[in-house]
Amino acid sequence: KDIHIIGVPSDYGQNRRGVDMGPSAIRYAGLKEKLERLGYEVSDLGDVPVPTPETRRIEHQKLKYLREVVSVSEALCEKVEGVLKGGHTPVILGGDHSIAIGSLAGIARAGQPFGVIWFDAHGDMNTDETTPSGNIHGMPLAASLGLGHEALTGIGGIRPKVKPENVVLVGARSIDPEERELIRQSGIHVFSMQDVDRRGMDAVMQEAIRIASDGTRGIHLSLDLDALDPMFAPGVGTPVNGGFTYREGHLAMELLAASGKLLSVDVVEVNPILDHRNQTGRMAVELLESLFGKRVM
Ligand code: DIR
Ligand code: MN
Ligand code: MN
Ligand code: MN
Repeated sequence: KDIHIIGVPSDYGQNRRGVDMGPSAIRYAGLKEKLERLGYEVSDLGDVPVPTPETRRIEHQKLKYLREVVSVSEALCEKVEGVLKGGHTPVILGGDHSIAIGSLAGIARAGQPFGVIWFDAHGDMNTDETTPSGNIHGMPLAASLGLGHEALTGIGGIRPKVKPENVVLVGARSIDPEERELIRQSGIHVFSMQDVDRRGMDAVMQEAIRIASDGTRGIHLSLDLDALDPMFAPGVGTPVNGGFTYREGHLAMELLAASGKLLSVDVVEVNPILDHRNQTGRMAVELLESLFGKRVM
């Protein structure tokens, strides 16, 4: 299968400028050439159009930049649907995690059911009612499950995008109090860092892959770089100590590659302004190489 790269230079889901430069940083780290070296045909479709924040009026509303997030998500949804229907694998470069609303909407339009593995230090399961920040990057998983503001849950015209029994959150270690309650009620599966510590990444991923592929056409990986320990991925807006090591990150990607179940992937929250010499952009590319089958031997 050919790989089609889609950039989404949006930072409307959170407060810190710079994550809009994520797609450039990941491209600059050599994404296309490195995937080609693995034997893929790779096309870069360029970026989804995103309005410049400095041209927008700040509106004081509960969900920050709701209108912009919706328009970016609709545009991404259309691109992703087209790539999947063409028989190709979308590699979507964020941008903050709010863009995943558009990724999952596009996958849903191309065909349901699918499973989701959500790598994140956070739950991304807030709604307009539980959010402590108003930042939509804390809501994309909830929105994709049909929970929260209807402008977000309705993107792409299919609601919900994914069933909770096929959703697995891996790496969680920072969950807001009301978000925790919603996660419990939702029925999604959660492997916290403690689960990874106790059972090991191998066992956790085998189980995650089984859950996400059970009765589905395949798996979408939503990869928030803050799932990794800040030691390995410092260039993110909301770093949380105690994340995956370099080795654990790669093992997870290798196991997903071996499963043969990958439909699509988004890589989000890379912020070059907060990074050290593009360490996080390079980490993102290395993880994608493992995800697409790079092996030592
Ligand atoms: C927090 C932060 N739970 C919020 N979320 C982040 O604002 O809803 N997600 N950083 O990646
Ligand atoms: Mn996230
Ligand atoms: Mn996160
Ligand atoms: Mn279950």
